[in-house]
Amino acid sequence: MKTLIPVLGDQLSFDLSSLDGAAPADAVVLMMEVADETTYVRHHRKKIAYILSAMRHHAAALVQAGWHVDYVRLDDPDNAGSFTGEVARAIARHAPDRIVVTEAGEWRVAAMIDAWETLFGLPVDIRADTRFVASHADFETWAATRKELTMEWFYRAMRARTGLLMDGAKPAGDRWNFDKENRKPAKADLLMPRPLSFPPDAITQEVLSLVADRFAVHPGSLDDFDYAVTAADAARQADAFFAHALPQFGDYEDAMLTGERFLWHSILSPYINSGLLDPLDLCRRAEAEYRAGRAPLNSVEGYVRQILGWREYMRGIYWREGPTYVDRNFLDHHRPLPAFYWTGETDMHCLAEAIGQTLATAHAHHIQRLMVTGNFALLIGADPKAVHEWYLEVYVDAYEWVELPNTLGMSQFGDGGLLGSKPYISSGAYIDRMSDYCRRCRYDVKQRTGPDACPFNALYWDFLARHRDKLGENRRLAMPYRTWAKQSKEAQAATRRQAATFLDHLDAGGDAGY
Ligand code: FAD
Ligand code: DLZ
Ligand code: SF4
Repeated sequence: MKTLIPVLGDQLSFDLSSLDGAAPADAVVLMMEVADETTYVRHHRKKIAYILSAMRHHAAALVQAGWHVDYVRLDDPDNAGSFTGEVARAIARHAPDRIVVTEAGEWRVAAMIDAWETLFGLPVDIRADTRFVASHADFETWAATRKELTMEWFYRAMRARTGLLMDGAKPAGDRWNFDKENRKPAKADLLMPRPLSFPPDAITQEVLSLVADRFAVHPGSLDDFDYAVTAADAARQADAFFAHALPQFGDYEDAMLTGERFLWHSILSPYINSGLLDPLDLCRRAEAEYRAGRAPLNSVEGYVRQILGWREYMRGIYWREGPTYVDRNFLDHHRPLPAFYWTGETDMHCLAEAIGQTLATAHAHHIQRLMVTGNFALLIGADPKAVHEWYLEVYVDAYEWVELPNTLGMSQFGDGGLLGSKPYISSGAYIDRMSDYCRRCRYDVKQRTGPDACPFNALYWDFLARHRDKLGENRRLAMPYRTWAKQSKEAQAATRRQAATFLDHLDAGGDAGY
């Protein structure tokens, strides 16, 4: 029986469920570079280059392992432009008896695949993506037992199930979560580890030219492309992380520093999400570092929680909430994102740093995403769908199943608190505590009103005042609401005027300022 096995751009793993049990002699692996996928949002050009180059390298590795790979390039003159169009052409070329495919990572593509059986009159075996620890059924079973879908409880269930960082029935170190220890600010440090750099080989160079030609209107720079594009190089980056950065990963997880793009983060998310690295394997390696006494528990637990907890949980929420999750807008926010999200040109140094780095590298670390660009977008009342599209565009690791719940849910409170008990908002004080940004900014983080006041300050209080009807009863916001209530009417009015002037200026196309 001849089998056609379409392998999508985020399925670049040898242990893919669709390849399981297939005999290479009776199978054709189909890989497709298609316009639909490269343009469904205006992806950062480095993101497109990363995915296409990783796909081409993976195809070569599959051939080397004995698979017959039919690879359709973006510049093939007959390219049909979509997965469905290319599967139709491949059926004409290979006359398969059936299609076997690993389930897609998002609703849009899942709907396409669901239509294939009827469209092509062939049996289509859609297999679960076994690269995740929790299946859809596992998540549903867990969710069915809970009143609130709190990540922490899901994470503990995953720890118990996998045995990761468990001493029998107890969590290692007698605590499940060391987050409180992971909030240290960082100082500039010449000995800070740097991720490895992988200069483009001939395949990547060809892809870079293709992307430069075809995607001139997409955001982001192609300069200094140095992502790993093979499983072997991604594994080298993982080795470097475990050897040099993991021990301090926990301490500085929330820190931000001017000019320091990576700090002690792993920079492995693009490789995990496209399939070059296995997430559970990384968690086990982190645990081995702890057990061998080479990395402290606050770092290792923090790292494992991000992958086994947050990553798995986000996926569970994405599929549970359905294709209309993207339309939720609990706070009724409609402001467009300011133009400087595509240029980085603003006097607000924290935003200039986070956005500038994003446009240059297609990466920013978690606190930059959550507490700088996300926080600002939420405080100004940006449309959560527009914010979601920006994050999906600009990050090399962005696929909807993980990006959407992080952005619309965690960062923008668009779902009204399904996965966060309060909105992630802060005034400038938080950014000042966790970074050196404010010291280099033209604004004064200590001021709330006046021409030099940090815009985050007035916006923060204005946000709370504006949303009192929806958030006033939130227990976790009781303290800031009490603080606001204690201010004089004049002070409140001045704060709100300051915010209004700032927002008017923003709406008029100003980058910031009053
Ligand atoms: P590290 O800090 O080294 O963390 C280790 C690993 O944990 C990461 O490689 C990643 O696989 C996982 N992880 C950490 N936090 C999360 C999280 N919140 N959700 C899921 N996995 C997590 N991550 C993505 O992979 N794709 C996205 O599109 C994405 N969009 C985001 C949007 C917003 C608004 C926010 C606040 C966060 C988003 N994240 C996303 C989560 C996180 O910012 C990135 O996973 C992280 O910055 C990747 O860099 P790293 O590999 O150095 O991570
Ligand atoms: C993100 C992306 C891009 C930019 N290009 C391709 C492509 O040309 N071919 C491909 O197979 N996949 C690509 N991808 C990743 C897909 O969008 C991703 O695999 C689907 O969203 C799965 O749900
Ligand atoms: Fe950002 Fe305000 Fe600090 Fe400037 S002062 S870096 S705008 S938080």
